Amino acid sequence: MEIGATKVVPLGKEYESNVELIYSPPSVSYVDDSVQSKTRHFRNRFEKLAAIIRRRPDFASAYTVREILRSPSPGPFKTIVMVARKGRGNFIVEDLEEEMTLNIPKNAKKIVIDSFHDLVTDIVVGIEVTRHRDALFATDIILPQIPDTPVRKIREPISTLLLSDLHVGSKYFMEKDFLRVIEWLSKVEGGSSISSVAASAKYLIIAGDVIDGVFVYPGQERELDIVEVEKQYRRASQILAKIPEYIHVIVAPGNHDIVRKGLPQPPIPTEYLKELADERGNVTLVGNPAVISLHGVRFVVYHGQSLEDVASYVAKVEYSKPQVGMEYLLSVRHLAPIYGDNTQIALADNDDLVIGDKPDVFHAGHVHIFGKSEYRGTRIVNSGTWQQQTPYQNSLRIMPTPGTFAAYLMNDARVLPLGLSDIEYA
Ligand code: D5M
Ligand code: FE
Ligand code: ZN
Repeated sequence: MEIGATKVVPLGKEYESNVELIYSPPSVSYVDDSVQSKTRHFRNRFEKLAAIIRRRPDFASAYTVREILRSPSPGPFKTIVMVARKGRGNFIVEDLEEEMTLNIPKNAKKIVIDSFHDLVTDIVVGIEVTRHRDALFATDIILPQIPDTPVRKIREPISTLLLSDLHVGSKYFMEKDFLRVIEWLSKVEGGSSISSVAASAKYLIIAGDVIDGVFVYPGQERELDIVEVEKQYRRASQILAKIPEYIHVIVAPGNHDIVRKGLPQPPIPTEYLKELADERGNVTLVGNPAVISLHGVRFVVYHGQSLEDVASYVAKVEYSKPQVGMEYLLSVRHLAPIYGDNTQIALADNDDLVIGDKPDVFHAGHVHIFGKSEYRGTRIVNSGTWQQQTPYQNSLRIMPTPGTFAAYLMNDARVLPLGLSDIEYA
């Protein structure tokens, strides 16, 4: 699509930015891992997700676990529960009062068996329970799921660039290549660009891991170019400050950034990216996750820490296809459903990781592998990385796709994957 045009108008410059921050985690720390905090947190998760499932007419007046256990009837009963533990052909579920063991029928429909395989602990599901002799069977399993509705399109022919995982400070940060992306954008202002995509850029989102940080993984000091966090952010600021000013830059943190590791992570404090904010303005620092409306188009921006857990616990999710893991998160309506494994969660009274209103665009990173898909109307993008494979990742057999990003064309709701070869001649 780049070929043929001679000169393009910087469309991104013609439109005012229209950013509304719908959700960004508060900066105050509320980490406390007492039993009471955990109980309040999970009650809130249960209530929020149960409310979503209850919107379905067949679950509007679901039974409680206690009611089912005390009823002499064979059912079937509809109930809303959290998955507590999973066995081979059975699982234990609970609601706010009580728990029960459910079996998967020997002759279960394929869809029930598939749903059973999709269950992980701490997700909330709707279940049809049938009693046979003295045992209870799950005869249907329903995930909270996002509605299948069309994506929101806008009239303005502008785009949002989706990037993540720069890892400034790492020896493996591809600084030269990353600067070429900025050059690609800058040529528009200079009037020499032939790229209509670059010209349409109005927003640029970074979904975490701006810097490589320090003491993030064993032996990291050997893989660093810049060994102080402040200096890593200063370098990142200098680089990002070169982005044309009419492009609104939105930055979220990841597990390598300076903020606390537990989700939700507050925004990177402005003082670390002061030069970026001072030199070019048009910068919004958000937390992880964040929900942002750009011209009314709803973006969920999330670093993606839980994609590792999802890949190890959900059979159908492969590490190399992060978009499938992201689809899974949408289907369970939670950004980090598995508690107590790789993903750290800060236990607040409110579980802000529940996916409320369905996003138009779901943007994540973290796994350093590009992936995209469309799922029930939502455009899913995992934007890859700007860090070459590190020796540490090599030892873990993680095969990244460095030098990738995407443009989201807001007027036709299309995700355009981009890489170095797309910007080379532009
Ligand atoms: O994540 C970069 C990649 O490395 C991503 O695929 C996750 C993986 N990773 C990161 N930390 C770990 C640990 N502790 N164990 C296994 N795999 C890991 P990044 O967040 O950029 O380091
Ligand atoms: Fe990363
Ligand atoms: Zn990460």
